[in-house]
Amino acid sequence: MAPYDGDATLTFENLYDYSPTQYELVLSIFTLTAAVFAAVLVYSIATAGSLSPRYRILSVLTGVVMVSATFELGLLALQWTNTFSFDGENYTRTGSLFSNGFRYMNWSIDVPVLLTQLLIVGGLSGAVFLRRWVSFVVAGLAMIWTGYIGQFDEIDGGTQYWLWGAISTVFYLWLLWVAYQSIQDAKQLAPSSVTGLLNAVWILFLVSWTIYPLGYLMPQISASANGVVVRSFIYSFADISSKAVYGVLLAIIAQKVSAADGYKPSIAASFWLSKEETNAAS
Ligand code: RET
Repeated sequence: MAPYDGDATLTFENLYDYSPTQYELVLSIFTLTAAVFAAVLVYSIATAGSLSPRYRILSVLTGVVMVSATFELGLLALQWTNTFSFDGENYTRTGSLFSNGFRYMNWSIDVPVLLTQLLIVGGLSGAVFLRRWVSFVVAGLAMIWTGYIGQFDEIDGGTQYWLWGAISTVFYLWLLWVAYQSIQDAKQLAPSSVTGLLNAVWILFLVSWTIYPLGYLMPQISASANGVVVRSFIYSFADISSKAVYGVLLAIIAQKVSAADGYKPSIAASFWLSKEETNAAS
């Protein structure tokens, strides 16, 4: 196809033709990711009763994240199939444009909710909870929306792209610092049986969230059809880790804490409590 004008093509996905394999890989990863979210939605609803009332809101919030993320990935899949069509050899652009806008809009909901979940499972309350929550929401939304502005310039990779990307990173570092402090507090407040899992939450958080900026950088790392395929894998890996695995891990922690608080349904429903935890709780 003819060379495109950067401004007129939005994101680097619109620049290339795709072999049937490349096209299929992107579509498959979108649909797999949507299916994982739908599955975790069912899991979250089904296991809500095993958390004590204080923590049950975690399951509701995981449900909120899963619904919005299932829609997002479904819409991305639809957009992908609408943007490219098979010409007998390759998949080429049909006239409409692909965009990653759905991602950024989805993050605007999911990032604040995921961070709220961290404060809840950490057992924080009162003024500390409120202070952290405000920092999280401000830093999270500022990070996403400045990145959103920057990505409009991702094809040219000019000043707008690097400057807004850098501003976004500053907000991200602030957010990470507040998350780290919250997990440290949580370790003080929670029973010692979940200290290891809280450390795991921190590692999962750090790794999965830090993958997103790699997706942002992808047009500069590999401006090619393969780069597009890699970006869809990067985002899906990050999405499944930061939303689905994280949601399940928090629910396990909350169930252990509920059991330690003596909440009977948590003890009855849990197959991962150790003998000591079960005895101590009952
Ligand atoms: C952007 C722009 C470039 C700089 C940085 C970014 C960070 C994005 C992150 C997104 C996390 C999203 C999550 C979504 C879950 O639903 C915006 C790509 C630092 C950390 C966890």
